[in-house]
Amino acid sequence: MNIRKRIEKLREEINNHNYHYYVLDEPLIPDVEYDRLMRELRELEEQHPELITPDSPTQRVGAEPVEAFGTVRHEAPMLSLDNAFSDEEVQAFHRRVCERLGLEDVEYTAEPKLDGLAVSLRYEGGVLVSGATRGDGYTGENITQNVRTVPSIPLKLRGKGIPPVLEVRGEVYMTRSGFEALNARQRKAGEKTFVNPRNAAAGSLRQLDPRVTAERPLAIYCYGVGVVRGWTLPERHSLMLEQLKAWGLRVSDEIRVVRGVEGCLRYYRDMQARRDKLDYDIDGVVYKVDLFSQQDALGFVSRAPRWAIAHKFPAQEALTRLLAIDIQVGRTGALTPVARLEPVFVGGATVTNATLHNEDEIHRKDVRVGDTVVIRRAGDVIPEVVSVVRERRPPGAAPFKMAGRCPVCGADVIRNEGEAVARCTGGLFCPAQRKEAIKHFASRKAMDIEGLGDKLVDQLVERGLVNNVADLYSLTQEQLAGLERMGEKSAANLIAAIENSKETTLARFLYALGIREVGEATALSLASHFGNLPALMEASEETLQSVPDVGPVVAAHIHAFFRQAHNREVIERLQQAGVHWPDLQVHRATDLPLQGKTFVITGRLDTMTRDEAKARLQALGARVAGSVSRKTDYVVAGEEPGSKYDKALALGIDILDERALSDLLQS
Ligand code: I6G
Repeated sequence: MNIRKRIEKLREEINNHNYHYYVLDEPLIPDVEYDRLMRELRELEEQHPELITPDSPTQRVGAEPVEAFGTVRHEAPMLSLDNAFSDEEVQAFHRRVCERLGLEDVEYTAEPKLDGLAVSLRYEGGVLVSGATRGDGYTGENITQNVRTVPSIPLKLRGKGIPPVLEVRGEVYMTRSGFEALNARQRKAGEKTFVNPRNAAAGSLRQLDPRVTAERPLAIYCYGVGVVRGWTLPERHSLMLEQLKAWGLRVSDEIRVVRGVEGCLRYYRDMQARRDKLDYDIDGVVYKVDLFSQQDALGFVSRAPRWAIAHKFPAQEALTRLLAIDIQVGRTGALTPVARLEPVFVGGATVTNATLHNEDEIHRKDVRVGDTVVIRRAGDVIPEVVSVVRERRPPGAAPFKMAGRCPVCGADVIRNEGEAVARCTGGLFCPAQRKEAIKHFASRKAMDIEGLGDKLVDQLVERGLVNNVADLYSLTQEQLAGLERMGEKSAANLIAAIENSKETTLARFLYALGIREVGEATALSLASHFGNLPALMEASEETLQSVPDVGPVVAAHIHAFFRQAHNREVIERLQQAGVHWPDLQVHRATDLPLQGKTFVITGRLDTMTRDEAKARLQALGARVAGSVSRKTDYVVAGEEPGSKYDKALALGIDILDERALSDLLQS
C-alpha cells in the first residue's frame, strides 16, 4: 500500500476508535492497540511531513503558546437561559409556553446542565476550524488551539450529509475523577490546586499554552447548534442531537424527551437523586421545547429563548465562619477534626458542622478558627470545608494543632507512619470508642436493633449500664424505663427489638463486630468462605488472604481481632445470650454459583439498596461492573433504569427485574 493511503487508513481507523471510545462509550480495542496505531501514524508523518494535515489525530497539540487570545465574533449569538429555582417557576414557564402556543400540553427535551464552560465549535466542510468561549454572547475568545486538544472534540466530523458550515454549542467540563487526579498531580509538583472541577476546566481551557491544556482531563457534551448552512434541521431538537452524535459529536446519554411539566419535574428529581453518582458536576437541568416549529413560534425575550429554561439545583457551596475545631473520636479511635460553623443554608439544608477530614488536610488548606470558609454539601454526603477565604482572615488566627491526648479519655494519641489519621490509644477503655462500637453493632446493616439510637447509647454508657455489646442482652425493662426520654412502652419495644436481633446471619454478626476494614461486603465474603465462626476465628493470616477482597492489611486486622482475649470473651457472651445464625455451606471461590459472571445494576430497587444487591451478588462470586459492555452477562434493571438499560437492550444482554434478582439470590 502506498504511504499516503496507509496514512489515510490509519487516520480513519483512529478517528473511528475515538468515536467509539468518546462518543459511544464503547471502546473497540484495548488501549495498547490504539497506542500502536497512533505510533505508526506519527512515525509515517515524521518521515513524510508533507502529508501532515491539520485534522490528523496527531495534530491535536501543535501550536506554540500565544501572548493573548484573539477574539471571535459569534455569527449566531450565544444566548443565555432563564433560570427557575422552584417547581412553581417551572410550572409558570410551562403555563406561558402552553398559552402562547394555544396548546394543552407540550413535549420537552430534558438535559443535564453541566457545570463547565460554554464553547462554540465551528466546522467547515466537516473540519474543525475554530473554537471560542461564550464571552459576552456576541464576541468570545479564540481558543481554537486549546479546544483542539480535548480528545472528545472531533477534529473532523464523520458520516453522511455533513453541512458545509456547522457551529456546535456545548459545555467543556472536567470529570470529578480527572479533577482529583489533576489536583493530586499539582500538589505533588508543588503547584497550585483548583477549588472545583469547573474552575479547573475554565482555567485549563484558558491557558495560553495549548500543551498545558492538552495535559488536562477535559471533555465535552454538545447541546445545540449556532449557524448552520446546507442542512435542513430535523423537526425536533432531540433528533438534531441524535444527528450531531452520528456525526461524531459527544452528546449526553442522560437526555430524555418528556411530556409536560410533570415529565420535567420527574426528570429533575431523578437527576437530583443521581447527581452525586455522576462523574461530573451538574448545577441543574435544562428543559427545551422539543419541536423546532414550536420554538420558532415562541421566539425570544431580550437575550433568552422563551422555549427553554434552566431548572437549578440548590447551591451546594456557601460561605460561613468557622467557630471552632472539635475532635471527634470514632469507633476505631480515629480522631476526626470537625468544624463547628455559624449556621448556613446550603444544598437545601442548614449546616452547622462539617468534616475537616484529618490534620494534614487542615494544614494543606490552612484552616484556622475564625476563618471565613467555603462549605460544600452535596446530596447525602457529610458537608465539608472546601477552602478558606484568606483575605477575610481575622488578625491573630492561629494554625491548628492536633491534641496530644484523647479529648475523651486522656490516653496518648499516636499517628502511625504513612497514615493520615491520628488515633486514641485508649481502646475500649475510651468511652467514646465504646459508644461508637455499640452504635455500630446496633445499626441497621449490623444487628438492626430498632430504637437503640445514638442518644440512648450515650446514656447507657455514661450510666455504666452497658460497657460492651454483650451487656445489651442483659438490659432490663426497668433499667431502660429509668432513662431520659424513655417511657414504659418504648422500653418494652426496645427490649423486644434486642430480643429479635438475636436471630441473625453470620455476615451481619461479623460486620457488627466492627473489625477494622471489615465492611458489609468483606463480612459477606468471609461468611460465605468460612461458613461458620470457629473456622474464621482460627484462620491464619495466610488463609484469610485467600478470601476474595481480603488483602494483607485486612487479614492482619481480622487475625489480631480474634487473638484478643477480650473480643473472644464478648463473642462467647453474645452466643450464650442467645445470638445465633445458621451456618452456611462453604463455597470455594471456584465453585461459587455466579463465579465468572458480570452484572451491572441500574435503576432503583425496592427491597434492597443497590449496594446491598452488589454485595450479595459479589458474595456469590459475581463481578459487579459500573458500565455495560459486550462482556456483561446480566443487567439488573430496577425502577426508572438509566441508559445502561437501553444499552443492554441494544447489545441483547439478559435483563433481570428485581423479582428475578431476588429469586437468583435466594436460589
Ligand atoms: O448554557 C447552556 C447549558 C446547557 C445552554 C443550554 C444548555 O442546554 C443543555 N441550552 C441553550 C439553548 C443555551 N444555553 C442558550
